[in-house]
Amino acid sequence: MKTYAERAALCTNPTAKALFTLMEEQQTNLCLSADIIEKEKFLALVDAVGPSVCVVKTHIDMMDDFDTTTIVQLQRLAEKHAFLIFEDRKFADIGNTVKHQYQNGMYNIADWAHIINAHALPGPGAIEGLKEVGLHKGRGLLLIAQMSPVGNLATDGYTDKTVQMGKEQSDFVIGFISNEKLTDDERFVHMTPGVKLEAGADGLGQVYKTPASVIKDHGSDVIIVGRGIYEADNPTQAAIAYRDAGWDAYRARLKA
Ligand code: 5BU
Repeated sequence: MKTYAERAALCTNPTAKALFTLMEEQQTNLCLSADIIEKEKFLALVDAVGPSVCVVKTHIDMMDDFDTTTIVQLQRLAEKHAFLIFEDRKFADIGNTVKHQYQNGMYNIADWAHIINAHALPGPGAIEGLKEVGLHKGRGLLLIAQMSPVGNLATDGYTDKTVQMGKEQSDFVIGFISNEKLTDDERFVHMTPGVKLEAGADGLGQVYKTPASVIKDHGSDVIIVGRGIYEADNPTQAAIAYRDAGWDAYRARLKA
């Protein structure tokens, strides 16, 4: 298999290229899921953990005290620590609607999120709608081909059709949210949520896999970690532990 750097060279989408490049340069395949509802705590966490991550994932609509400065401050941290911003918006409507949800409203996601994601459920028109807004800005889309919680419906034929849909719009679709590697086309990045240093569950359906299982055994590229980091006694140290576990698993996969 190819290194992240070799895969960067294959990519034409600028966000995919930037992602693989910074993963290689900073030796990290860790994405922080910064699911914090207070702005100052959110920014403090991102600043503390920023040096260990390649991507910070947001749910901007869960923040109680969001204001326009939130994004400016997040962008400053993204420059300071050199990470990409991924808004986990999970668009799931028709093309004309998702286009406006992406561009307009109070969050103007297209202006600041390098990466967004979408369900494949509404079909290719939704991807086209998002692409009308994001492609010329150099943004990238992850399609949700699989989900982490128990009993979810993104399985088998749904997953296969999602991958096919992504391949058909590979100028904008940079990869997949999945539990495993789904295609040998190495331009696509696979990002996996539901990761903790110890496997388990959260009581609301979430299922946790370990970094080694996700990256080495199942061939994914990026581990997405939320509570494993921000609920730790020392989130900075926890992020370093996840970063090391993710990177060791990647190096072991390269050797295998
Ligand atoms: P956790 O605290 O590490 O369990 O958070 C996982 C994050 O990933 C959280 O923001 C979810 O919304 C997100 N997620 C997920 O857990 N599973 C999925 O299948 C998808 C997203 Br898609």
